[in-house]
Amino acid sequence: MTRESRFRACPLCEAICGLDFQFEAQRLVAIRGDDADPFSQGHICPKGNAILDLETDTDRLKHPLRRRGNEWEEIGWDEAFALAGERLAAVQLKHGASAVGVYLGNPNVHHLGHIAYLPPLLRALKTPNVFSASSVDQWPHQLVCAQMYGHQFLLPIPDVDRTDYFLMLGANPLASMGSLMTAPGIARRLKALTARGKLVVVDPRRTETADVASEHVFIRPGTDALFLIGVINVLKRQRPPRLQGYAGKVRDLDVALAALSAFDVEMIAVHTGIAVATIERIACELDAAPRAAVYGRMGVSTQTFGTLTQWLIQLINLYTGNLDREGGVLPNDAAIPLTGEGTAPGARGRWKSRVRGLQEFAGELPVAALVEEIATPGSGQIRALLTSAGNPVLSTPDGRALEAALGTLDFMVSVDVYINETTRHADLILPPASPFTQYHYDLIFNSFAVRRVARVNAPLWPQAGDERADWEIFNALGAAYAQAAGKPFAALPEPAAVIAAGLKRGGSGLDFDELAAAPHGLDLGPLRPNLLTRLQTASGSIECAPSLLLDEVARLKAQIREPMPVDTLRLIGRREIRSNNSWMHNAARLVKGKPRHHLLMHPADLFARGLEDGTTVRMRSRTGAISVEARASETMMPGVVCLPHGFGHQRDGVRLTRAAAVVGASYNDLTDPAALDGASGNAALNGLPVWVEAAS
Ligand SMILES: Nc1nc2c(c(=O)[nH]1)N[C@H]1C(S)=C(S)[C@@H](COP(=O)(O)OP(=O)(O)OC[C@H]3O[C@@H](n4cnc5c(=O)[nH]c(N)nc54)[C@H](O)[C@@H]3O)O[C@H]1N2
Ligand SMILES: Nc1nc2c(c(=O)[nH]1)N[C@H]1C(S)=C(S)[C@@H](COP(=O)(O)OP(=O)(O)OC[C@H]3O[C@@H](n4cnc5c(=O)[nH]c(N)nc54)[C@H](O)[C@@H]3O)O[C@H]1N2
Ligand code: SF4
Ligand SMILES: [Mo]
Repeated sequence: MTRESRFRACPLCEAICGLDFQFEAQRLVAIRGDDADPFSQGHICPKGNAILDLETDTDRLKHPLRRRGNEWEEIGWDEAFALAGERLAAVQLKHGASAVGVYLGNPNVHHLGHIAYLPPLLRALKTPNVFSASSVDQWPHQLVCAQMYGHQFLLPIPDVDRTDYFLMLGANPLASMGSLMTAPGIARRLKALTARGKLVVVDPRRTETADVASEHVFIRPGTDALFLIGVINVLKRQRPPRLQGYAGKVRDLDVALAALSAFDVEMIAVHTGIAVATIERIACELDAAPRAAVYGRMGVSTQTFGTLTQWLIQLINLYTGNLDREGGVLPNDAAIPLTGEGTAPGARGRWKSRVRGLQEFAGELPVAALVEEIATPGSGQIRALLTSAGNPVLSTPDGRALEAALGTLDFMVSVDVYINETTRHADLILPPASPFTQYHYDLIFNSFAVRRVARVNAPLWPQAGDERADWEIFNALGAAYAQAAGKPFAALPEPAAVIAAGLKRGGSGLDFDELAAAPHGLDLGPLRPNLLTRLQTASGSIECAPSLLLDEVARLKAQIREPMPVDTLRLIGRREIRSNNSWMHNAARLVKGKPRHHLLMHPADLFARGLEDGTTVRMRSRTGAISVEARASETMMPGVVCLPHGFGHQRDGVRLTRAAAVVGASYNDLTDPAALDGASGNAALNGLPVWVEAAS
């Protein structure tokens, strides 16, 4: 048999590494990092290799399945689309447009056939009840960019390859491979950085990234805003802001700074656990560094002051003159922009959630409200649900309650490749063909990349006749629904045409053929300043003091006056290189070896509770309780415990042969739908108050 080889980007994480896929007769036999990829330069991680398992997984669905009681039967595609379209339309006809809810999970952003083809379907459904994984993730980043720069995706990216000083909060790129910072081979890039300058990691756990950093600083969960206010106030004492580069396009920085001035640095030190001298030194180092970048990710977004923290990060980058500057933080002016004509700038509050009155952002409601919107009777209640590439039972707050609510729906359809904790509740599952059979252009991560890159990924082989590509599924679902609902629907053309049109709109001069002729992708150079010319605020300036953020400052002030809770542990998450949210535990290559589900606890916290290393403990929160094995770890800040999410596969009806044997409980059986970032409604998954005791 002849072995063929093709190059494509890996779709499994934000790093978009170029991989060399080797196959025989449409079966993958080997995957290597592509040394000729100018961006990833041969990098590959264990997940990239596990594509071999994912693509040959016998649990992976190939045909539409319809549930009959506890059994599943295969049905034809046309029948499946008609059924879904009719049921969704019927529910809306009877109960109104809001009665259909939608949940979109993380892999949607990794596939053009999902991300580009969902909007027409959503527009047709016209429901206010759209939810996604973004509100258990990066809403605070998007909201701050929408408020300050006028577009949720004018998102400054740390120029990791050129900066001299990198202050990183609540991110662990050595495990996550980088997020809102597409930087394949991040370990190599950070090594070069620490040789050239300094990397300071602020995290309640001494993470893998902290281990390679120049310095690690422990911080009490949820107090990053206070720490950053401390930094700003030191900078202010030092010198006026460096605003020469911003052509007068900076509004109300003085208003923002004035709001922050009333915080006492001694008080900040008490709350954060960071010494005054350390706060002052870091501020001085930031100020003195020729080029510096402050960056915060999951750990600072999924907390109660997530948006406030992201705003302060932007303000410090601006104050020090590092915003939109080489070696600082800059948006990526990608060949297909996420901004401008026809894109959603990130409006807020156009509608509210029915039960709790939470504000809409960018066309979605916070997913922390999903359970109550299904479970609370009344007009506007969700009675049918469409999920695409998502597993909210394991990924969103109070997964147990959500699971129970899913069982009460009149109809549920899932576009997914597995029968997992969520999709097992569906009436219909529509599994797309392998993404490797389709053209792909990364609409999202090219815009978050630390260099300007572009690539068109060609199919490895054609899809089989009885398969449907993701984009075909969304087009067909939209058409079937529209027909049943008596609405118009305009399907999008095939991916190659969508890519070509996007490139044309972007106006970079690149076209489809030129990119298709470059199988390793094109490197277009380092990041370059572009924020000032792309601002989409009404004033045309950077808005430093949005009222939404000033309100959050006031809320923080009120909160720190309350007594600090004693004896309550704070729970935080972690990611591990061989795991990916909830859905890769079925890959043999990833789950072999030592278990990775443990609760990490500082030895003193174990001792104080009479608990021993390695024993099973009971951990409870306001909303739930789980049993989990605890491990003593000096990497933890005392008072903070750490558990990965995405485990907890032992549930009836799940068809994941290998994952079923992976032990571990679900973090989100503990998380609290009431714990939200004040400004955005993003879930506050980190810093959750928990109690740990001996298992009875
Ligand atoms: N406690 C806690 N909770 C968290 C987090 C945390 O750190 N702590 N992290 C949060 C974050 S950042 C995120 S992004 C979310 C993720 O939340 P989700 O997106 O809801 O969860 P995933 O585990 O990514 O589930 C992906 C789903 O997509 C399916 N899938 C995989 N490939 C494809 C495909 O090509 N097409 C289709 N249609 N389906 C596919 C899988 O079978 C699975 O059902 O979890 C969030 N939840
Ligand atoms: N291997 C692997 N890679 C992944 C994923 C995966 O599941 N596995 N998921 C992907 C997804 S969907 C995303 S969004 C990205 C996320 O990418 P990252 O944000 O880089 O990843 P995390 O490991 O969640 O890092 C969050 C860090 O915040 C810390 N933290 C928790 N609370 C606080 C706090 O209050 N303050 C501070 N300063 N730190 C805090 C945690 O200890 C943790 O180290 O990773 C992506 N890459
Ligand atoms: S780092 Fe991310 S993109 Fe690269 S091989 Fe691993 S999973 Fe794929
Ligand atoms: Mo995420």
